[in-house]
Amino acid sequence: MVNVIGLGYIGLPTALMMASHGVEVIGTDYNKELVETLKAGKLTFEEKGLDELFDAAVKAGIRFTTEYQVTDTYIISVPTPYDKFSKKVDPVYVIAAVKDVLKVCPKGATIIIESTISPGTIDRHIRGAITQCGLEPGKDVHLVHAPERIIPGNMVFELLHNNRTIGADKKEIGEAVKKIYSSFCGGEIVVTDIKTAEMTKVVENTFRAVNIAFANELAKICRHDNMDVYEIIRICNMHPRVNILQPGPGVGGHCISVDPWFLVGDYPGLAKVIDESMKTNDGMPDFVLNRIYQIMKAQGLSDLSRVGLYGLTYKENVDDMRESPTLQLLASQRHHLASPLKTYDPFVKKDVVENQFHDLDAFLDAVDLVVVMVKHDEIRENQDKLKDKIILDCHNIIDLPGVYHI
Ligand code: SAJ
Repeated sequence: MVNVIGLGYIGLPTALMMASHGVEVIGTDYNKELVETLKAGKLTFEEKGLDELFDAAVKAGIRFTTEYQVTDTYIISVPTPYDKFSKKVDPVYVIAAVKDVLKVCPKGATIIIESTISPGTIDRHIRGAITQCGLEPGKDVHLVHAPERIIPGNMVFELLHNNRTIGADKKEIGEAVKKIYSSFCGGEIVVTDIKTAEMTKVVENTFRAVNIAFANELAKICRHDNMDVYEIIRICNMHPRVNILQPGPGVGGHCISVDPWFLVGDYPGLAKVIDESMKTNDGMPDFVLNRIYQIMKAQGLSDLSRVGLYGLTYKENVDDMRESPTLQLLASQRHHLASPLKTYDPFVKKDVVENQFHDLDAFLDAVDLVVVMVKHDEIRENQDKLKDKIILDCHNIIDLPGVYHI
């Protein structure tokens, strides 16, 4: 039996996937409300294909509880926040979860950590936590790092098809864990050592962050000299060895906007390109704010309350707002004066900011300048509603004359 600890964005889909593929699974979360919701048959967030997966897992007998279970295999998928000042990963939740597992697990159990951690975290923090409990890592309990790689918006598909990495001290333990993941994962599963697995996960997200920063820098250069960055990237990407990502209003989510900082924090002076890239991405919401002011001036608009930000989530077609560029922009604007900017997002049903709308038509009626911060399908499909508006399209998806870009 596998006890999945932490039933959030990663733990829940993973638990459901395993259960629906014949693995006996119990999901544990310390949040009583969340556990009660799941027990009542309701999901805690929206994600394509998750409903069907939930039904299948429930039929297969998955159970949810706040209690840690006595079993031989644990998967830990709790959050790993980072310290905004030191830029280092804060493994406090992972350490706490491991300690709680140690209270109940039998000798020889395997603890698989899926949460993203920086290279060396298991050596520095987790092995010590085990010895502190009078146990010997590698003998009394086996540690494995199997970082998650799935992308919000396409989690179910990616769980089934992505390649995976498993880091373990002993090959046989890595192979045993590989067998569990093989129950559902059709991708290649590489078994390596723990530190390599930790590093690969952070490097994958760093690669993407640096590439996006490059695209954002190109957007700034092109804006400065009146060139079309999208056309330039499109042509460059026709070269067989060039693949530039897209500029945007900033980078959000709990991965690409966070993980690369671990390398900056842990390797000061060495991770210079990464440091600059993260600063470039973090500066994009302010860049958009300046574009808003420029466009208002050019259009003779003076009333900020007639400006509307379309999209509050960190990216398209998800309801996740973590580190969202729109929230960053609003925070920055509020810095100067109370933010009168209007907002709307079809995926955000609760009121999270002031001046938030819950209906597209009402939102559009209330503004003259629409800033497309997130490329939800809804706005792509309702372009005709923007015909009479001044538009700042941060994603180059609106096909109307006179549209402004970043
Ligand atoms: N973005 C751009 N330009 C682009 C692509 C993305 O500005 O060309 C922005 C998005 O709008 C968003 C942010 O970057 O704000 C991140 O979005 P994303 O879709 O690139 O990635 P995440 O954070 O949703 O998921 C990433 C994935 N990592 C990689 O693709 C290397 C996913 O596979 C990981 O599992 C996930 O991080 C994670 O948990 O680490």
